[in-house]
Amino acid sequence: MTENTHKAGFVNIIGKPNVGKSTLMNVLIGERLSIISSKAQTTRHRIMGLINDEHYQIVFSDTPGMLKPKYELHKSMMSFVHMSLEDADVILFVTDLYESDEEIEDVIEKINHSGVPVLLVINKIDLSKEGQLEKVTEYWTQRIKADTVIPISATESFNTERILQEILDRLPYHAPFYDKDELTDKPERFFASEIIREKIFINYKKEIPYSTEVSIEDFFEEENIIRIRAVIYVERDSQKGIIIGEGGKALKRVGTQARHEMEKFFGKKIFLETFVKVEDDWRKDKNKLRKFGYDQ
Ligand code: GDP
Ligand code: K
Ligand code: MG
Repeated sequence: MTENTHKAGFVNIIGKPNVGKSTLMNVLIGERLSIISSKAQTTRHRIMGLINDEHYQIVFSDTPGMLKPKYELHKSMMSFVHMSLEDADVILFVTDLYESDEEIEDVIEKINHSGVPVLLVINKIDLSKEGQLEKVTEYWTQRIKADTVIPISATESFNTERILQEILDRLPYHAPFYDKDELTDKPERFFASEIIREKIFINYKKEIPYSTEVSIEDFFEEENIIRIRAVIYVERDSQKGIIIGEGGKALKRVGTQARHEMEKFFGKKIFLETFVKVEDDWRKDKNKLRKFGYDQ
């Protein structure tokens, strides 16, 4: 393997919330790295995943969905998106059959002027009605300057191999950027907190998931077990009550589901303790955001 025959580069997945970016990245990488839920903004941080082959290394970033900054949190998410345009060799712009360019015109403008090749991925075609895909393709090709259009179904792994081929065609010759044994740049603690957050998204309604943050205070890996202590931060006392639920039932359910998921993910037995703490208005406060790692 020399630098002249080995390809390596960065592929950034960008698109509105819920179009299927995380699902697609997980299909491409073949591991469940990025959490998936049907609620918007589950992916707050930028998550990287690697595909390693003898002849290439592709570094994927799954970005949070694009939004206008309503809170400090949204602003921070937007800067992940801007950052991810700067270092990309290829951009996967993902949309589904239903989204418009509303609210993301400025980001599309940036993408079109970035000089980075764009693969326009139209997802969820398993749900396509007669003539719908043609219309959607026409709509998006008028807005995004794309090298090529790839209709896919991420959940059915339909046409996703073509994405890999199109990426490889555009990847520069370069030595690997990361150790070839690595799967992701995020520490294991991060996945533990993401798994808990996913279960919170599934189990609570309305503003509750958006008002919580999870911090892994302890993560001790022993030979046969990983001991994890997690704190769920909420903004108000009333939310603490909702998270815990009657007789602690709601929190117990979250803990059990998260534990099962972690056991699958880490391939080890998990001992998980969860606590709930109130941290006033963490979303609006920059210092608190920094504490949770949203800092740039
Ligand atoms: P993200 O916000 O763009 O990362 O979207 P997610 O990957 O979290 O997916 C949002 C929702 O769309 C989830 O409920 C997925 O199961 C669903 N979804 C993703 N890909 C497909 C697809 O190809 N077909 C269908 N029918 N649903 C999909
Ligand atoms: K989502
Ligand atoms: Mg996502």
